[in-house]
Amino acid sequence: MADKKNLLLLFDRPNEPIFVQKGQAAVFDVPDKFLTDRYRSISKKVLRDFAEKVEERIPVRDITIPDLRVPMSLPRDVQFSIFIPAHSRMASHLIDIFMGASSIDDLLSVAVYARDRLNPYLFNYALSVTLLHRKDTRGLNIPPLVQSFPDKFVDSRIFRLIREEVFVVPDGSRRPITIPRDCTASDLDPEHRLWYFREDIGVNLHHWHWHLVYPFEAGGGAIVEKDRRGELFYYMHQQMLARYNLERFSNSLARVTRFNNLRDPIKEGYFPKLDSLVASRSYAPRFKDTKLSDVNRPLDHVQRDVSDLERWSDRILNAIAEGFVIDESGKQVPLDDVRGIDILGNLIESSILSPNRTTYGNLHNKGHMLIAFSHDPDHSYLEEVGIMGDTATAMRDPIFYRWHAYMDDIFQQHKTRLKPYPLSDLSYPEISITGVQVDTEGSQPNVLQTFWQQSDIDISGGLDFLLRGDVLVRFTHLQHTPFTYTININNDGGAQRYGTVRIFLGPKRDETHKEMLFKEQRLLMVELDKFIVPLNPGQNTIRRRSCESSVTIPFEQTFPKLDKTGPGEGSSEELESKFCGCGWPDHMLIPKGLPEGLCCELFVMVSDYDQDRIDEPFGGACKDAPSYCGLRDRRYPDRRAMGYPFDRLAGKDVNNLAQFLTPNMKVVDVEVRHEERTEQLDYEN
Ligand code: CUO
Repeated sequence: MADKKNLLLLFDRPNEPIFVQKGQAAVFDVPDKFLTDRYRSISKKVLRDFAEKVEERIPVRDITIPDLRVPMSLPRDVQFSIFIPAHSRMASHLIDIFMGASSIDDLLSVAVYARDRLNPYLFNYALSVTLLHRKDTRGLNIPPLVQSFPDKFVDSRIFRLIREEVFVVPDGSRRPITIPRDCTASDLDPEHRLWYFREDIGVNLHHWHWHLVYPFEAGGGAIVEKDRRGELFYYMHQQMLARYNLERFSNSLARVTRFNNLRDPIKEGYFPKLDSLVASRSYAPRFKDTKLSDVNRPLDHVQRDVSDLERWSDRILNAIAEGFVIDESGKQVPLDDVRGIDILGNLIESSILSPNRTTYGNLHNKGHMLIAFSHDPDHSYLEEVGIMGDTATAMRDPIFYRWHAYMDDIFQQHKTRLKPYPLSDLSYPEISITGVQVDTEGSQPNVLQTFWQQSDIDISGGLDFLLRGDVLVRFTHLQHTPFTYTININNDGGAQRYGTVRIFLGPKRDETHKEMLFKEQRLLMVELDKFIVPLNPGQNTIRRRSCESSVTIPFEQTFPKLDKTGPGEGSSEELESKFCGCGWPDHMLIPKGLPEGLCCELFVMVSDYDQDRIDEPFGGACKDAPSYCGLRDRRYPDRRAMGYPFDRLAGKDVNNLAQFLTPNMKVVDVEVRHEERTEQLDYEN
């Protein structure tokens, strides 16, 4: 049987034909009839020229290839978008074929055949979703998209510099090419202060990966239907928004405003400065004060009116007010405390699990699409879908957050209808937190530190038709000094208990420097970590490092090194013990501070694990970041509502966080101090 790692070579240099070198020195032995007409007669000659460098030949079995006409109908140079229904159907079709292959060998054969005949980005999407969902490809880490499609992540100006470096300087002596920081706008646009968040490569990779794990329709029921996926859609995006708002506070900007009146001009412009390598075109900008228009683009099979979205949102808001939705058969489905948010997540996104797409439509996805076509709604100028049409690029655009603030507001309409948690749901009898402290090396207690860092990533796997060898790009990103939480918990009961420690960070003051009310602060609480601890009778001292967070994955996992050795054997335990690539990037765990310190509140709670636990052993194939990503092939590892205890309003007597606290909770003030220095990572030649 073929080594499943060979499948990863199909992501390498997506526009280069299948029969040329892949990875360091591997080639696929492609059956003649799999080659495209253009190359059938010359592939042997090309291979002969390269023959002495080949270290590995990967056999490809000649099998009967399923009908690929549907996905092949998308031209290779069109910008694929999962938000365009025709594209999504093609992706579904292809995923079905890939998922249906009866073995790794067959999957490799079909994928090898398909690769040169399909739109490269559609191919990448479908193969990525497949590898994340087939049982026999468990443990395979798909390469981060920036290694196959760097054009979606970095300023297009660097590609000329890269060509020069690669053409002139031999491999081994090349220097990293620095991606200019802070280059999509000037300070005349206040929104530009958030460039380091919106345009962070790791943040965008997280969002891309999350949507691969949780497609809304591609691949059909078996792939879409996951435990609480609608609720996780709400929660993961709510958290990204809370994080963004915290960053806004530290940049003297007010909270993001909802884009809820779809007839308003969008006051934020955005000029992406990205060139699509697939379409060989620049991504279209959106000028400020652009209005949404009805979209009618027959070539894309897209016709959608702004009024459709307005109608859907009215119906959804009505359903929330009434406390139930009507399913396709006319039955009432209650939006109750436990299932309501999950139903709404699937309804609003919407996924194919929506109880009724006919009535409630497809609000969030079509919003992305209308915004992504707002520069050329009727295709007059032959422009393609904009960056809001791709989960890998959407977070770069300020409108992403305004659109999601609107979506979140709809979710919160439901959440605010739920009864506040009774004391019995918040407290943990006989358990109390007596102390909380965070320690950062070289700082006073309860001070966190942020600064800039420059890191290098190898993007050579995405540089088609260039000489081989390493090509490093150096980018600037936010970073924080690692820190440790020390939490003292008293167990006054006589027996050992277990607790779930839940740690959140929130702003202490609002944008006008007033202390925050609970009802507002709860929406800005950012989850930093969640973990289970044993609690022995008496005092317990718990130490936890920031890098262990349940929301993040380490830098090396967001940006794994390209495999220099080519596909190797790798024991299955070794593969299975790895992370699978979904998670908020560790370097963005903490919001950027202020030189004088950004005042925040650190909230720590320990809840009763007996009420939190799901009846399933903890663990799984991937050590991802379960808080935002769930666990592969497992139920979400916490029975509580996502965001608990901040997902609901508090009782009438609670105006601020201090009044919300029970003995099993504690709040300490922390300051985030930012130093305007850039740490340069050493680059080894
Ligand atoms: Cu993640 Cu709007 O859902 O992009």
